[in-house]
Amino acid sequence: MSVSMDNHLQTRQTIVRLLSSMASAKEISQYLKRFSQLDSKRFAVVKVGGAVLRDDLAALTSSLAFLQDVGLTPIVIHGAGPQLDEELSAAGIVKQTVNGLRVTSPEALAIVRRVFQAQNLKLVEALQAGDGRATSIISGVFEAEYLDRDTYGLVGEVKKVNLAPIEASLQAGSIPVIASLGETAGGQILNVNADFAANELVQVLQPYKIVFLTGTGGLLDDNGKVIDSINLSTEYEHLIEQPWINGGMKVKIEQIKDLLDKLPLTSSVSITKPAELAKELFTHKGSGTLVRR
Ligand code: X2W
Repeated sequence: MSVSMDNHLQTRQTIVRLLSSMASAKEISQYLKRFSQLDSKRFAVVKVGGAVLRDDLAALTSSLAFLQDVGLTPIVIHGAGPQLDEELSAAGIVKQTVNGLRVTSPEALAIVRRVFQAQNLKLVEALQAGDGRATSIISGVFEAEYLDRDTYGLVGEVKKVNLAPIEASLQAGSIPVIASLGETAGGQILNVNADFAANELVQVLQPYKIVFLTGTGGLLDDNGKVIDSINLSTEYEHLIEQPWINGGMKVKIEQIKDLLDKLPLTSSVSITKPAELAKELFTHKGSGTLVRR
């Protein structure tokens, strides 16, 4: 057995031990049973930020592989923000964003495509090295149009989600790992913000669980502590007025609100970190921040 596979097994055993120390077997089996009864398309969409791919790949891989071990196949959509910052800057391209979106020139797009492909393969290969099954999906899912070419350049807004590549992967019991690149009807590739792409995917799939994996493991309060839960119907206005809510977090909360407004009332969004994904999915207590409306 290779060293890396050995590591994975150990991490998965650690997850099992961790779970059993936090919840009863009965509680965990309840969730397992509920999830296994769902159509695999409806289990979970997990959005992975670029920072997680950079800083927490081992925990991410083990947590996803663990789900596969128990017969569940999450749908993964990832970003690559920090990696793009680094590679574009190394190429001498100065970062410019408008409303949190990266203005993307043709020169930048070539790098964006390369970086997305590299990050996608990094995760797929890490899963495969741990004896998991994963399928790399770099294109063919998000049909897009220019968001506003004069302002943003080659940035896309998703108009349609094509599920065929995702369904084929799920059918084979393989984790679809999707990059957030879009494509116009004319075949032009466009840069799409990964949170936006995840939102579109979620609206089409209406999965049981919607999880955003971030470096911080949740939304943070003014003391830097993870907020357990947010009820948007009573807390939204107050929350986004708070001086300690930073720009990135504000955008995230607004996006989650926009998303939940379009989903059934019972839907919720979890924001957590990779090492706590199983805890979030299989225990009453959960982990990170739970956002409801
Ligand atoms: C994003 C795509 C990557 C992304 C960008 O270029 O940074 C736009 O802004 P994270 O790591 O999930 O933030 N696209 C148009 O969203 O990655």
